[in-house]
Amino acid sequence: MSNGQTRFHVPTPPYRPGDEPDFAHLDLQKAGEALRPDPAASWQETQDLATGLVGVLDHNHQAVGAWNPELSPEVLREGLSHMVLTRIYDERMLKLQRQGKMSFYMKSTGEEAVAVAAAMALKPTDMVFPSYRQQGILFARGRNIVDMMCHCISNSRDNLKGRQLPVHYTWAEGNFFTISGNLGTQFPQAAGYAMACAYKGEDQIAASWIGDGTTAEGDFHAGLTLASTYRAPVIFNVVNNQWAISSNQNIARGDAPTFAAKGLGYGLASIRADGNDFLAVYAATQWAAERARQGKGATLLELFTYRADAHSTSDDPTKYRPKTEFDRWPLGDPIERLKQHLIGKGEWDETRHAKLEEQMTALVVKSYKEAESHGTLHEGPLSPTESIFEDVYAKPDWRLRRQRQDLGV
Ligand SMILES: Cc1ncc(C[n+]2csc(CCOP(=O)(O)OP(=O)(O)O)c2C)c(N)n1
Repeated sequence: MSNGQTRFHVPTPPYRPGDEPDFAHLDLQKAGEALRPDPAASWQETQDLATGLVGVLDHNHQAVGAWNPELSPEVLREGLSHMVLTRIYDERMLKLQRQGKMSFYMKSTGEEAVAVAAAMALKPTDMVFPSYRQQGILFARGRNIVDMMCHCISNSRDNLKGRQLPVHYTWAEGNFFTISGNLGTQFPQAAGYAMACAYKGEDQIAASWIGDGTTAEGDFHAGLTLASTYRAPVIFNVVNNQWAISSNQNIARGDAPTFAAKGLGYGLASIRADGNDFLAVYAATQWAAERARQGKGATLLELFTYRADAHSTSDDPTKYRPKTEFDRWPLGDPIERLKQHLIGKGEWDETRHAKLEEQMTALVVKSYKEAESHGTLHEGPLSPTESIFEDVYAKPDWRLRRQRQDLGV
């Protein structure tokens, strides 16, 4: 630093607590403006899509442009219902964690469309490799809520037998791959799974989700390399919710224009879409799924969204970002936007919406009561103690048997 100039750069968040956030500088491509190439297009034809923004719902909540997936009102209402349930479930689980009824929780507030719309655009047989913030997939695929809660309570009906932190769901029957706490491992796994499907001549594809922060992991790059080389039928979703705990997305993105743009360097079709626009997420996923099924390879989708709440129950975002940031976020709230779209079409109204919220709240309350009948965190029953020695290997070896004897169970 002989001349007083720094020769390296540490990105800082655009706003700190107390600042007035203003996202005017974002210069987002308007809904309906992005071109929609054929799903069999070359990756080069997606270059503008990787730096633009695929959007369908405009500022009047009308569906516009070539990406409009033209979904029926029934499908739109189903999507709305899954998103409302996801949000109500999250709210309730947060409260229960605060009451000490479960050890930990992570909400997906503001990101419900990313999970729900994608799950609805895929086939139920497609394998999903989610991160811990895609619980909406489970609702869209119809998982039993009591089972989800029993896992979070870690009680006797937890299908993970109390071995995992809450929200690390696994559901083989629903083609929902076991969530791992180690960030990013699911990208190469999804690519490998997709390659196996292709190798066996199956129509099934894979889809995976990671956060913006996780793209800094080596596994992000390993997954993209594998998929590019072998044209694996996989969809890589980067959920850019602006934050990785307290690190702004510019730490992982660096000077790259967008996360989607990183896919181009691997020769992958790459698209940035409005993650708070149910129709845009649905349409982009549908495009990428069609491409994968046609044998044209993987797609990197960046879903541009905002993490509206804390990272987890162990986090306090007021320490590192302004309280008003989500209110100023220009892409709004995914539930509100789909709701207004349906109202605009004459297919929904405030009374029906209030009733839906009531029904979902009643379902969540009832499910929690039932879940507690299978045991509470403090009073049990929990999984049997000896189960901690099971499933380490397919068959317990002598060390595990010895340890179990030592514990006397
Ligand atoms: C390999 C690894 N490093 C660090 C962590 C700790 N950790 C858990 S979540 C998280 C932030 C992830 O942020 P992002 O990928 O943006 O996803 P988001 O939480 O915003 O959905 C970190 C650093 C971890 N679980 N695994």
